[in-house]
Amino acid sequence: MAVLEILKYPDPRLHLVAQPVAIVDERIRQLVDDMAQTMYEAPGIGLAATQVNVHEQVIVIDVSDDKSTLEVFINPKIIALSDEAIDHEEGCLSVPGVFETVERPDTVTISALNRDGDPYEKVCSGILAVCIQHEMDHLQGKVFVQYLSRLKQSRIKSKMVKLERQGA
Ligand code: GNR
Ligand code: NI
Repeated sequence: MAVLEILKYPDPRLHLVAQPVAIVDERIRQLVDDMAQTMYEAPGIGLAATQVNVHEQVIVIDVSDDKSTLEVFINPKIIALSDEAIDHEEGCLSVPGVFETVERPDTVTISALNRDGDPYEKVCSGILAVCIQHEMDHLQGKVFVQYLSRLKQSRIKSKMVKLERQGA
């Protein structure tokens, strides 16, 4: 296993669109394991392959309190969305130190493949719903700050560029 480097906003590679995984083979399982280690080490509750500069549709999430429940979503698709929305404060390992409220549907039903390549469906609500939508946005090249005003986005961009120059 390996801890991978996480791309930092405004890196243009965060805006690449991830391709579907054709076969869940050893290479993908290795990627899943490395992404899980990277997420736990950060620490974060989710990670999309885009953030480690792999542009394939792979997501790992663990929203459990004791970090015991790794969830793997390969080629995820939203098959249902609730009309109800929730506001939740979000953060992102690619935008360290920035926390802003985003409104999203509060329940989403996802179909995906697990680490063995088997299909499954899951109804996600609460923080898991927030997280899976945040991660699926990453796979589409979208970072959560893109939901904010252009003024906030440009302030965040300047702050990140400054931090990068300081070697943070
Ligand atoms: O660790 C993370 N926490 C978080 C909190 C609220 C909403 C979304 C997230 S995901 C984030 C890790 C990350 O950047 N995943 O892409
Ligand atoms: Ni993120």
